[in-house]
Amino acid sequence: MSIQSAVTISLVKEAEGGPFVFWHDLAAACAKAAELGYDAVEVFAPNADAIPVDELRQLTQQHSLKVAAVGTGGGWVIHKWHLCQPDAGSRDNAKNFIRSIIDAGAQLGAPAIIGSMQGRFEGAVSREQALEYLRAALNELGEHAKAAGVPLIYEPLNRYESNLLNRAEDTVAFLDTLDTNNVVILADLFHMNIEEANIADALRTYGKHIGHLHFVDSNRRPAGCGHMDYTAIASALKEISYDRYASAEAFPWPDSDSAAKATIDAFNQYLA
Ligand code: LER
Ligand code: MN
Repeated sequence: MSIQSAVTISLVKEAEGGPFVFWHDLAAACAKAAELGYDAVEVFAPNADAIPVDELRQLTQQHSLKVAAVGTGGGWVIHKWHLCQPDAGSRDNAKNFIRSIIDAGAQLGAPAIIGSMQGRFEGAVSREQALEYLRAALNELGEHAKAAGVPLIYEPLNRYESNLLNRAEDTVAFLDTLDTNNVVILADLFHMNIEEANIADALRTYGKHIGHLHFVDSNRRPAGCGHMDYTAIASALKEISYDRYASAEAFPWPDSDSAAKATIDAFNQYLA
């Protein structure tokens, strides 16, 4: 098995301006992704009901694509829910929101990603308390995903988006405290470029824990449009036998089609 390519499609109006390659038009995005030779698409929808499971199944079959993953960040972007809020009601809203996206994604064989929905510690919630909330939620949702036949993907973010776990070393130590074995890591090269001393070494630290990769450049432009050292990254991924998706989560710079083309070119150069 080798690394497979994927490209993001956002269906979330409130996320406009964010780092997603294709926007709003699933059919056009799937056609373009297939034309460029991508293996899969990653879909970011406002909520579980807005994931058009039947349409996606039909489109991906038609174009011989897979669904690599589904995002859950809509719960944060639209409702400001997250897993570390002080009141149990808001944490439950966040968990229910994620659970329903796990279920929708599982119908397409796609795992859900917990990125922005992990939240942060602030105010009355201490760091220790927040990590306890996160641990409990990942245990519960990880087992829920296991029953649905998919892993659960946890994405460490950079310090400007979360103050929970920003680096590989801390994340791996935290993972070791989970009861579930169904949580894998999303290594987003943009976040890692901000936080890690050496991205290739951090990928080695994650090792077998990595289940998904956001393939993007240092400035969050498409791979190849910044100063990321992809040669070093590619050797680290080879060393750890990484064989899941490298998914283009980047700004549609200078436009969606060019961003998708730049990423697949870099993918073919370094990771294929
Ligand atoms: C989502 O995958 C991500 O990387 C976060 O920064 C939210 O945009
Ligand atoms: Mn990401």
